[in-house]
Amino acid sequence: MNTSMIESKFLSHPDNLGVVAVGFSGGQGKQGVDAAPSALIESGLLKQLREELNYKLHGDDTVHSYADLTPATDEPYRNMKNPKRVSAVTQKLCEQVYTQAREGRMVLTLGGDHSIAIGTVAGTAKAVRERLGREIAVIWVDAHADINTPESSDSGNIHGMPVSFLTGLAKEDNPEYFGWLKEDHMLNLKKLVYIGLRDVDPGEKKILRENGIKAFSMFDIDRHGIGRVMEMALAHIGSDTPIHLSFDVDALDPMWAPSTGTPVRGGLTLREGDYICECVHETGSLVAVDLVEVNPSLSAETGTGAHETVRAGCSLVRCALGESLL
Ligand SMILES: [Mn+2]
Repeated sequence: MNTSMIESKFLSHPDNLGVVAVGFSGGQGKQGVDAAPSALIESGLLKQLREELNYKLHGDDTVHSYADLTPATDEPYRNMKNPKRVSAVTQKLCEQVYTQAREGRMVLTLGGDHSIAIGTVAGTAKAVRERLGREIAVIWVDAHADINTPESSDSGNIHGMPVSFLTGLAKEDNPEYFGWLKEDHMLNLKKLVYIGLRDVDPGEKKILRENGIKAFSMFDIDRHGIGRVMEMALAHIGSDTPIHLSFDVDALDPMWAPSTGTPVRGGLTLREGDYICECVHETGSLVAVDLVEVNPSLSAETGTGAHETVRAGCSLVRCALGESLL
């Protein structure tokens, strides 16, 4: 048994953890985010999960680079950069997550940039539909909404688009360009909740408004406090829905997590981040966790930034998987 006192509602083997380590940076332009899984593992995360939280680990002890999935040519398509490569990697990742999740295990994915959530959420959604006949909910903790369509994106970086593909807002039939996403991979827009937003593009604001998507920005956290925001977020999802938590470390203030590709000031404290994870764990509904956008190479300003960011990432994961203060 793991050390959590919370009974899992949806996992048949809640003390079994499927680990997927994704050294992938193709969804954005900066090198280094592909080194995050190794840095997290080297800092002792998997050892802590095994020895302190008593999980039985399955899956990866080595990090996938997916170099074999790099196509010979990969021209921009509908404004997306590296479209074939990101599509192929996320499709493979979807299978990996699905393989772990269909066994009734908790799944932990260590990214990688946030484009990888196309694969992780799709894999969880499919496995949960098959196992339980249910839809999943996704709690997306992030400074950014990552819901641009290829056409609304300025940068063309796919790490800003995963939610639009997962919810069907961005449609594509060609399997080389995310057309492999089928109905059973999809996320219902009503089951999506954002926490921590503070840098949302004009086109994304329009998408959020027009689709009535539930979103708690830093404004809401300042107004209500993180405790009330979590109550409201979880009430929106309901107690009968399996939850996939996709945590972008840039949701934290750069004070706590400076080593990330697109830092935005005015973010969550480390305790607020940990609290979100503790609350989600406490529901007993959690079935999968992603930790993304840790970039150990981006630490020039503070010197200790990379170490602090990795440490923060480890703390978030442990809280989501049942570590408690007392
Ligand atoms: Mn993100």
